[in-house]
Amino acid sequence: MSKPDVLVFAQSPSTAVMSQLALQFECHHVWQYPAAQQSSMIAAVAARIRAVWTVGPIGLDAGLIARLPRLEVVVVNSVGVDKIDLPALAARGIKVSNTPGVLTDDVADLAVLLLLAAQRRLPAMDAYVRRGDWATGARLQPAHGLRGKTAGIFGFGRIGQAIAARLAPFGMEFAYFQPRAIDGSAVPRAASLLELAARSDYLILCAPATAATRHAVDAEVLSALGPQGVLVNIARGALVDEAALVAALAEGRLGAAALDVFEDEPNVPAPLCALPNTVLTPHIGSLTVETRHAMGQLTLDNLCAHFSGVPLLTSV
Ligand code: 8YV
Repeated sequence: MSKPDVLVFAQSPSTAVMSQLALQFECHHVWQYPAAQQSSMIAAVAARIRAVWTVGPIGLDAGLIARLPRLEVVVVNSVGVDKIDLPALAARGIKVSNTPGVLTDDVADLAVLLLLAAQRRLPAMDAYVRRGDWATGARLQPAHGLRGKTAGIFGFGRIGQAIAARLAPFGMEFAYFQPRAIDGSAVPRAASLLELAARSDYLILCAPATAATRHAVDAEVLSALGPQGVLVNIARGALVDEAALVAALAEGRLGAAALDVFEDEPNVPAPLCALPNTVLTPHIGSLTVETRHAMGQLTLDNLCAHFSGVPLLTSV
């Protein structure tokens, strides 16, 4: 029997996952082609494609969905599905899976790392030593500590709660905001994102990107966080008005920002790179050997489930 044809938009770094995928499916690897050739490559196989394998940052738009007449399932090797046109897929009864849970620990770890790095000014301290400033006795300003500070968490799902659990031993207080209150949570819910920012020393973004959260972190929220405040974003760049963020950092209305995600990845605004009070990483929250293997395996298991006629394991 012939293997189902799958359009693969991104490689998993797990060689075990990639070899299982090749064994069980007829793979058409879009990522192996230069951007200018991808459309004609897709056109050549579109009529045969029954599944798409993609990742959050690449997504899948309505135009491409319309070019795939036999599409049955889309497996997303990410938890965030904001760039997947879910209504267009639902309209044709096409199933969708993602990878919740398996990346929670590593993404939460990165949030803690970013917060500590920004608050204790790790990049500046590292540069100080490398430049030889220590040896010449150049003046050093003390940083502020974490004990007794409040972390406001925007989006208090799996990842947000995992971050709070990691930060609790640092002697911190917590509050969260999201539209739906969490029954029985010991962490208080703020009435709005603005109120959360006003009562917090640190604002940690863990919410999904939706029409409602786009640019939710605007000039007003950043000013409410304040001149000593630190913004941490491990969710999606779209949550933040980046122009307002640059202005707040440059004018001293916000203390620092530690960002793993950006509005137009992989393009990071030059002012964010030039500012001394930023810590920047290239969307690496889930980028560990273990997690990328687990994500890839779950994505593959969803694909296999569909073609074995059983329900998807982690259906969106
Ligand atoms: C990226 C993420 O998707 O899962 C998500 O939503 O943002 C990350 O894990 C990763 O770059 C996928 O390759």
